[in-house]
This record gives sequence, structure tokens and C-alpha cells, in this order.
Amino acid sequence: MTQAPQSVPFTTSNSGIPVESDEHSLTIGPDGPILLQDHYLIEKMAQFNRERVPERVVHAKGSGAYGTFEVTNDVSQFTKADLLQPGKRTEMLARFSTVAGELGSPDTWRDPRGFALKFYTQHGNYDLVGNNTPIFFVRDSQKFQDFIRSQKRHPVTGLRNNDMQWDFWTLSPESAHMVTWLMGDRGIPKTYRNMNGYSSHTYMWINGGGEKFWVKYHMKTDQGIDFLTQEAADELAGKDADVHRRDLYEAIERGDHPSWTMYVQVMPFDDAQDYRFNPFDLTKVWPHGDYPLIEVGRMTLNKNPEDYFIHIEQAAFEPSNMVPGIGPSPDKMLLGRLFSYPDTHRYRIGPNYAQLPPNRPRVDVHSYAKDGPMRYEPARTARPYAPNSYGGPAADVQQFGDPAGWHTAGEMVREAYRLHREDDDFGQAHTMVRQVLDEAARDRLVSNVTKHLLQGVSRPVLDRALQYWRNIDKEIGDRIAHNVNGG
Ligand code: HDE
Repeated sequence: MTQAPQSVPFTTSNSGIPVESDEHSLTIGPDGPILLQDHYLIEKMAQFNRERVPERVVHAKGSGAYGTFEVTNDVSQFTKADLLQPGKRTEMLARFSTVAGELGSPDTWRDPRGFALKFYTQHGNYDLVGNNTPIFFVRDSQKFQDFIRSQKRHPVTGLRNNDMQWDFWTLSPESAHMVTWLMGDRGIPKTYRNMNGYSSHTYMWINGGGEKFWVKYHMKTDQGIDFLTQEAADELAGKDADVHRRDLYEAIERGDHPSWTMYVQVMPFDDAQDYRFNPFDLTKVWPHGDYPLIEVGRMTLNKNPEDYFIHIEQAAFEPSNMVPGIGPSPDKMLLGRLFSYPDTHRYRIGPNYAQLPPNRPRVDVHSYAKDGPMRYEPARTARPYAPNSYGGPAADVQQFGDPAGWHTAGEMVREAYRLHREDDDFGQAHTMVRQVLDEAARDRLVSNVTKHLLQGVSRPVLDRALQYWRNIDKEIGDRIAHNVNGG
């Protein structure tokens, strides 16, 4: 039997019992049958078969790190949120991800990137779960599942399918702004460090006097925006599927800590009603000329997780984790998400996921939750019910009783948003093509869309796609049509 060198601990079973061998099963004689009483062998095989938790149904491939958020400006006139008070420093966790790929997919596929932040504040965890895009493909939760299925694998072939993608996009014209974004340079960031993050949604901030504001968050990379061309991305996908994960990990290891500056756009509460765009429509941005960026603070990622599975695979971000001073908005996509994330965590990592290391608040928990699989934190409630006369926790209505809400009334309907003056599906995409992209970026957009359409998109979907691009920008649409139709 090989002797363990004295410098290393001896191997044990999961129950801490020293084992006799790392290499040999227990048999009758060296050539004989394996014995059922070889508890350690059975434990190793059984544990191995149960190592996987279901991957995230979207955003499966990702990477993350811990860091610190420090407030660098005074925005207390807009919010009483503890983590946003002047000079405040808050520990945090960030996870970046692709959307449509699976756990082993290449980091450099063309895709939006998840930009999920968890702040361990004095009033519990605040989760800001955004993307690297200020907008999204659809504006109603009802269509999200369908959208994702059109981007993933065809149920018959098990292959991704560009025809499905364009079939959905061209039948959902609200997708035009985001598709323009996706098919452009920012659809493949050079690294996770070279991309911005956005809340995308509009949220509510409430200040100490109870005044309410609408806000959109922008996390601007301090490393500078940079992207990969389709050709460079394709090559990297073959050479190193984990290039973005490797880059983030190694940058932090060498002390090259990436940082982002947080800004917000602030809209006075009463402006929403008559603003030229629907301020809660997730397919729209608020032009910065209307509501300029206000600096809030800086997030710096400076600590790699000590165990990827524990801290990143089991990280549970939920937009419903909003702390006092922050609230939702009437954005139909945000409101759907408030249900979906905790639901997916309960399914994926169990009902007590909030007790896992990356999800545990840094403050005492006094909820009345108890029991359930893998629970190990005691319920600090004296009695398992409220109200109780035995010193159990009680809601502090004075301090935290103000729900971050808004007045609304009307019949129950299933309809699109009421239109605002300049709401349409192609206008902001056109503005982006003409005012944000330069000529070289427009050329790359035409090339990316042409290549994508020529990979399996068939008529009539193809014809709808050409019209979709002409609706966005006639010249771009004509160039793509020229390329696709062979001149
Ligand atoms: Fe997600 N999304 N999402 N999403 N999303 C998930 O929750 C969902 C949307 C985003 O790094 C899931 O934990 C619905 C917009 C990120 O762990 C799931 C709708 C934005 C991540 C889910 C949306 C996002 C997710 C799957 C439409 C940008 C990864 C795994 C109503 C503002 C978080 C999980 C991480 C993950 C639901 C749309 C960002 C299924 C229902 C818009 C960054 O719950």
C-alpha cells in the first residue's frame, strides 16, 4: 500500500473516516471479486453520478468573481438605499455569461452577455441582474420562453438553426433594436472586461423623503469597450472555448483588477406619463440627451472564487432581491422576472439556496422559513409563526413599510403597451445604425447579417428578414439583399 507523504492530509470518506487506499477496490485475493462492503468505492461512484445540478436554462456558461462596490458621488437625493449612500463600500459578486449556449459552449459565440451583480448590503442582498445590452429582444414576459427556444436547438435535429432565429425575429418586429445590437460589434465582446453592463429595465428609486424616481443603470467598463470580429471569434471558439473565463480569472490573479463605473439616468416620476418613448418598454433606450448619465460609484472585481462550482455554478441572482430605496417599475419583462429567478433556483439548487456561500446575506436572517432539504442555518424566530409573544422577529412597518409601488387602475386586458409619441419598432434601431455606428461598423454589420442569413435561412423567412433590415435602414437592407441574392 503506498504510504501518504507526511506533508499531505490522509484521504477520508465524506464522513471523515480514513480510507485504506486511493487506488484499489476491496477484493477476495488480488484477482478476486469486489466486495459490497467497499463503502468508500461505492461512495466515490455514487457521489460522481450526482455531481451535476441542472445547468441554467439560459446563461448556462459563465464566469464570475468577488469584488467591492464603492459610492463615489452623492445620489442620496434620489435614493435612501444603504449601499448607494456617499462613500459606502459594499462587498459584491459578479457573474458574466452568454445566453443561448450550454455549459460547455464557446465563450466567443455571438450572443448578449449576462451581467449579474449581487451586493451584500446592510439590508440584505441587492441583485442587479442585467446584460451587456441596454435593451432586449421582446417587451412582454409572455414571449420570453418562445424567444429563447427559437435561439436554442431545434427539437428534431438537436442543432441550432438560423431559420428559427430569423423566423421568430421577423415575426416579432420589436426585436429589431436588440438584433441590430447583437449582429453588430457588441455582439461578441473581446473579453468580459471589455464590455459594459446595463440594468436594461427601468427601476424605481425612493429617497428618504419618500419621493420616487425612475432610473436606468449603466456599468461602463473602465477597461474600454473592445470586440472580436466574427472571424476572430470563430477561430477562438475552436482554439479555446473558455477564453473569456480564462481572461477574467488570470487578470484577477495577476492583480489586474477590472473595474466598472456605475452611472444612472434619472427620470422624475411624473415625466413617465408623457415621455416620447414608453420609459418601461425594454426594447427602448432613453436618449442621454433627455436624461444624462449621473455617476454613482465604482465596482472592482478583485477576488477569484476559491471553488468554481460552489461560488459560481451555485450563485443565485434574482431581480426580486431589491432593498429599501429601490423598487420595480411597470416593465412587463421585469415583473415576469421577479417570479422566474427564485423559481429556477428552487428547482436547480434546492429551496434553501439562499444559505449557500455565494447567496448568504452578510446580515442576520430573521425570516420564518424553516426545514427543507439541506437546511442548516437555524430559524432565529423563537417560535415558527408570526405574530408571536416570544420575541420572534416582527416587520418594522415604520422603517420599511413603504412598498415601492405606483398607482394604477383599469380593466383586465391582454394587450400591447399603450403607445407613446415616438414608440415604434424600428426607429431606435435606425438611430443606432446612423448615429452610433461608423462606416466600418456598418460594413461589419452587413457582413455579419449576410453570413448569418446564408447559413440555412430559407424563403419566406429570408424575404421577411430582408424587409426587416430595410425597415431598420433602407441602405443597410439593400446591401444585405444584394449580398444574399447574389448581386
Ligand atoms: Fe433572465 N433568466 N430572464 N434575463 N437572466 C435567467 O435564472 C428570465 C432577461 C439574465 O449569472 C434564469 O438563474 C425571464 C433579461 C442573466 O446566474 C431564468 C425573462 C435580462 C441571467 C431567467 C428574462 C436577463 C439570467 C435562468 C423575461 C437582462 C444569468 C437561470 C421575462 C436585463 C444570471 C437563472 C446568472 C438567468 C428568466 C429576460 C438577464 C430562467 C422570465 C431582459 C444575467 O430564471
